[in-house]
Amino acid sequence: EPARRTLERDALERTRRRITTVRGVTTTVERAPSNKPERTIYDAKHETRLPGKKVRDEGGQAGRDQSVNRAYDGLGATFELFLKAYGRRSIDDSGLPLNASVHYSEDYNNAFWDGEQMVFGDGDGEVFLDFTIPVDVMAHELTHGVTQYTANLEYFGQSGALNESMSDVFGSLVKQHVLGQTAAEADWLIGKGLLAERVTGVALRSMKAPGTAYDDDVLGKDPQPGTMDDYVHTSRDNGGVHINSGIPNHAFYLVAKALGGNAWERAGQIWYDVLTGGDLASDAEFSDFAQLTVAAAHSRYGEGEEQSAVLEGWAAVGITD
Ligand code: ASN
Ligand code: ZN
Repeated sequence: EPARRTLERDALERTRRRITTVRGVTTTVERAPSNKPERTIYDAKHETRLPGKKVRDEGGQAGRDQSVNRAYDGLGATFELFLKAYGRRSIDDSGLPLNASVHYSEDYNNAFWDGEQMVFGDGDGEVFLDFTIPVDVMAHELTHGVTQYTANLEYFGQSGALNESMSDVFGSLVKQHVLGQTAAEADWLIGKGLLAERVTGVALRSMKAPGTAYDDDVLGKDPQPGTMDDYVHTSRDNGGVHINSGIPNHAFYLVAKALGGNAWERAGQIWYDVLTGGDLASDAEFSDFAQLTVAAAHSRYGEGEEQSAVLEGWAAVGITD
């Protein structure tokens, strides 16, 4: 067993139990799984050593650094959607503390989940702004943690694109939940507000219209396909994980749009059931995932509009079995 796994498990144990030793006698008290997040925000101070300096704890007041405040609130909003909509208690469903570092590196044009925490760059101000600006980007990174603790989708090819798509789906749902938007009202953009002024584009990705988020001299044209006919075969980006995610992203959009109302309710529930249900293999392809969503729609809602919407959504992006 790799050392990191053991460390992760020990850290997990500490969050689940309170261990006290009095006069040489150790007692372990099980903690009730909490309905509150346990957030800590760190300032990496433009270096790459993680996590950096602790600057805000759970319950601590907002300060002057808006990146810190946005990260704290973004983690809170994500925790809240997973709890309120799906009854999930944090990344591991056992109250795992949420840690994030802001001001990572210099002019850093990305954000990521490193297997243990979220990390946000400031952007270089030329192409990208601060990655804590869009709540869906923060939720995207946290969802990588949820995926790691559940289906653990391999970050390559179609399973990697599904991994990316899970992060976009729940990222978008967190944004819609924060804004109180229905599927019809939502913009279905990922990373709106992140592109610097001179970049010709609106966001990083569009679930509604993959391939249309930007068309720019520096960034090039948004390469995302919305159907299997345009699937991109490439060895770059782990087999195009951020590109081909457009296909399952668009399928989710179509299902949510067809069902109407709040997308996190029925469409989100079906996707969540598959991600966490235990039947999704870590090397699943799009068609495996699609089949499981049809089955999940049926077991939760019977032979109704939910199952039909799911079947039609996948068919429209060219995935049938
Ligand atoms: N921002 C990217 C993501 O979360 C970082 C990466 O390429 N893994 O997908
Ligand atoms: Zn991602």
